[in-house]
Amino acid sequence: MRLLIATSNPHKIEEILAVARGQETELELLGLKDAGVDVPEPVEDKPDFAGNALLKATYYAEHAKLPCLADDSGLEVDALKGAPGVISARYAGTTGGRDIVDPANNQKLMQELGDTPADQRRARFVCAMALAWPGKQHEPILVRGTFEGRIITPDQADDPKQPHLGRGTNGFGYDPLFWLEDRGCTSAELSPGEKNAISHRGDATRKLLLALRHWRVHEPASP
Ligand code: ITT
Repeated sequence: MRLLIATSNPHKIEEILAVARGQETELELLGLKDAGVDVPEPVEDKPDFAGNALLKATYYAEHAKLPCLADDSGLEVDALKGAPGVISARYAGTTGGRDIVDPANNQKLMQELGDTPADQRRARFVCAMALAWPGKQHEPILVRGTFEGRIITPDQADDPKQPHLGRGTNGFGYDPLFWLEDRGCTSAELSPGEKNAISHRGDATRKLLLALRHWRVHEPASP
């Protein structure tokens, strides 16, 4: 079975492929470029992660004419009533490449939290992952993974004068600010394999592949 991993985020595709390739030998996994899909990104206008994941998976499945997996993810901070949530990728409203947008989002997050004490900086990454078939041949599969942690305090940053740069250089997005109490580091200080083993996206990918295996056993006539 050929499966398109539909994301424009190169970090997401690396993470999903690493988990999927470790578990699945029967799937041929393609990225948007491999599948020759060159269409504008869809507008993510749903109020929750699940709605946007389904929207992206369905959109790309129709364009590629292939079963398509998409992830909508983000960070929920309790002290900010769940913000940045579904607008995590565009929290600061800055436009440009990820090298500009990610630090701007991180700066806004640290500013919003100000001197909120460590025990009130609880947060989680959430990943909704959907698999949709072209022509709505089958019901989509939808799963959710979460990753619990908290946002670092400014004094925990490598450079307390630039707290939004946080700690660590692995991962992407909010990883340099996402503190894992039990490990004593941020998710940007984990190796890719360590992050995938415990992250929202690793969790969602494993759940989705399990659901797909189940589906394939019960749908023998399907592609
Ligand atoms: P696609 O829609 O093309 O998949 P995107 O990056 O725009 O790519 P989202 O709309 O799902 O994806 O936004 C996810 C944002 O949430 C991402 O840009 C980060 O800011 C944040 N995020 C999600 N997962 C993360 C992770 O594992 N580590 C750090 N930040 C993460």
